[in-house]
Amino acid sequence: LYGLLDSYLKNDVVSIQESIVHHVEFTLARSRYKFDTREAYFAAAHSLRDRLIERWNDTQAWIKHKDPKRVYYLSMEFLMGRTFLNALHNLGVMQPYQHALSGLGYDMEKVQQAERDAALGNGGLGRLASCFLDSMATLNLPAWGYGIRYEYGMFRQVVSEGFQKEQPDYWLTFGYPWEIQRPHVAYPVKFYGHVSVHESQDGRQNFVWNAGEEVTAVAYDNPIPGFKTPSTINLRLWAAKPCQEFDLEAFNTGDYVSSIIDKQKAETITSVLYPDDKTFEGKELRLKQQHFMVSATLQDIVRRYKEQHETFDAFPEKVAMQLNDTHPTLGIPELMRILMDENHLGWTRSWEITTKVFSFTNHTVLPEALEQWPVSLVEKLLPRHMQIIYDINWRFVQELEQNHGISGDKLGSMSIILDTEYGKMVRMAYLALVASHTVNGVAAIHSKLIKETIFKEFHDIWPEKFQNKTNGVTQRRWLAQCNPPLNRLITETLGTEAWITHLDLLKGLAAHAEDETFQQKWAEVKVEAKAKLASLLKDLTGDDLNMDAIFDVQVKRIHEYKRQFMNILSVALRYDRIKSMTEKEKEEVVPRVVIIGGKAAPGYDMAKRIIKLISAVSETVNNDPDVGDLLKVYFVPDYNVSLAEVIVPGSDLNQQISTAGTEASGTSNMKFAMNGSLIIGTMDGANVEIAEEIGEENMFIFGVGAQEVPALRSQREYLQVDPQFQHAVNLIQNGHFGWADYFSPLIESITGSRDWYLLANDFESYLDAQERVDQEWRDKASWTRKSILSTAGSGKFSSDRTIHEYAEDIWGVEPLPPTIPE
Ligand code: DL6
Repeated sequence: LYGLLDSYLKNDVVSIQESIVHHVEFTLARSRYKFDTREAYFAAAHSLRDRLIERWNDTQAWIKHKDPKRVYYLSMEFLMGRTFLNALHNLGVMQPYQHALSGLGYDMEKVQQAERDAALGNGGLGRLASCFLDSMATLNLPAWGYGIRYEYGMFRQVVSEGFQKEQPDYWLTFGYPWEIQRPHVAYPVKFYGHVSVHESQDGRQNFVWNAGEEVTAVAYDNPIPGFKTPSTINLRLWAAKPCQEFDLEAFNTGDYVSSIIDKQKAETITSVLYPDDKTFEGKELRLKQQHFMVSATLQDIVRRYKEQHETFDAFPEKVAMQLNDTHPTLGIPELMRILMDENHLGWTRSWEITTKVFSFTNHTVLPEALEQWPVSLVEKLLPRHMQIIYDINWRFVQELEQNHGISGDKLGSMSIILDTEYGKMVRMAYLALVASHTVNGVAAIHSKLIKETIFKEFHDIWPEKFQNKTNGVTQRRWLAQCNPPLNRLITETLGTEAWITHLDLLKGLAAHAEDETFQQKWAEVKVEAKAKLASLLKDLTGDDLNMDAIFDVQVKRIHEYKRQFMNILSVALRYDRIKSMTEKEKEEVVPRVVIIGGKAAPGYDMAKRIIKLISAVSETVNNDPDVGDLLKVYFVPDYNVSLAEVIVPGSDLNQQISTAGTEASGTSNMKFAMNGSLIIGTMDGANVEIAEEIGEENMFIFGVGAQEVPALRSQREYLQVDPQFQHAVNLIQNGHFGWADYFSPLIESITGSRDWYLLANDFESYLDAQERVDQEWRDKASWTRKSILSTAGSGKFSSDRTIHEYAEDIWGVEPLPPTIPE
């Protein structure tokens, strides 16, 4: 316990060097006289891991001793990125490690580059979960994350001749130094089989699930350090292993080898992350993953609770569980099953407990993302859970009839079980809604939309369940660590580094926004970050970038609703305009470097065509001597967290241009704003609140609002098409960038009634906004002022604020700062 305040491991340079060399020799078994940069990374990581473990152990012992209410964040994705730099920074040992490594002959920059990203997530949802862990640790919350240790994380994107190719990301090849395997923390997880009913002596029915398959879930713990606090929380990831009990009969009938191979199949459950972020794919393996994660997690949580409590009476006062989207919703019937079948509580008591512990976050209104599992599949894989879901639904429908006077079609439309022509489906969002005490959206506009659209009928009966929790990002990773020059300038200007835990303090920068000397310093910092980004692009493409150009960035998953297509259409038009200019006219052109990056889901044909189109435009533009330095276009392959850490600080302008009402929140918009990059965007997701904080006049807002979208959609075929839009489309259609036939499905998708995301409608206003960008760039002082005000106005978008709100309004969990126990 006392280690929390007085660590046993010392953090002076010599002690750190000793520990690094110790790990070179005894963990890596290399010669202490000769090790390469990657080995230096692994040894340094192990030395840092020792320090993390010390804090982790003390934090956990402290929490156990105090037994407060704990929150568990259940998520199928955690997009952690790299850990080394973050851990050094949060532990406050950056400098001594830097000196220790350089004293041994290694460059910190290179050493930290040797780390591979832990990419156990698709995009926004998974990265949000990781930001939340950082904030929970920093706020000293008694919190744990639970998820899956996929062996293959998010695929590696290779772009070959403009086409995306997916390559497996086997990120564990050389070991992952940050995890601690816990062979003794293992649980059986069951699948298939059938349920039998037994009458107990007191006349109760006992349900027994005789499973057809059993695998073991083994825990891997990942310490998550808080910033400027010894508090170190846990991310527990589960890996599937074959269970110990072998079917000896099978082994003895002679087919020894195939019996072993059969057993090994268990491990496939956690082998791969599904790379679709917005399309629900009803694959059996995915359902298995979901059940595997929640079953192991709930067994673990219940075991921990029971270690300190005799009955379940205090369970809701000790446990809060947040469902990160519907993916972990099977946790609801699983908890019911554990309480009823394994702990012999009745339905009423079990339901009372269950509905007090779960809360649920919705992350999208896109109908194609909403999970609906076929009843036949759930019944086959999880027969007991299906019975429980039916029971939950039966009681819910009764309640609707009796307490809310609902009948007829409306009952059907609210039912958890949906009857379709293909058979019955379980609507996971409805199950989550019925069993959770709270449901929240992730930005104000999104929370409003879910109440008016996808969950309207539920909001009508339970308005008090609905909340908003606007997303946030951790300023530790997304400003302090990824942008050291800006970190220093902010700290020097505010006279404190308290903003690293109290991001609201950034508003103090606004007072300096007009100050010319400060503007000069601000601009210099941006040049430094741009140089880093330019050097990244030089490595990727061999090109030297025009440093006077606007670095204009759109990085995110490729999706029609995010409208990368609209971006590239406007680039095509810009190119065409420059081509027709005289040399004199060209002198007036504001130079641009357009940078686009993001992965397409492997089965998402349109998204892959968009990547090819960006590459084709890039190929033509970048090789056209008439255009020279005035316009360049790059598609950055394999966009990931580590690349974002260079791209975000180095951008001048960032594009957040989704059709209003489609992007639930967005979180890169917050990262860019923090780093003084101006937003060109629609009034969608968190852009709306960013505009409130930063001031619309400091952004480039365009396009229709979410309220207008439904009416416009119904009039699509009759809308007048802007001639500039038509011209841009023609350029592509006429083969200006080659591949005209290949792009024709793209063109069709934005033509007339098919233009679901309203590109044609918003295009003119988008071009106007782009024109304002160019105008603004010509006035350097004004641009820099806006950039300062962007950072100054981004205080609200810290995940510390978001987590504080979750803790207070939803979880009822309080900080437990480490203090000396009396
Ligand atoms: O809440 C995190 C993130 C939002 O910022 C994005 O706007 C939203 O698109 C994303 N949602 C998903 C939903 N996936 N599913 N299901 O990734 O969440």
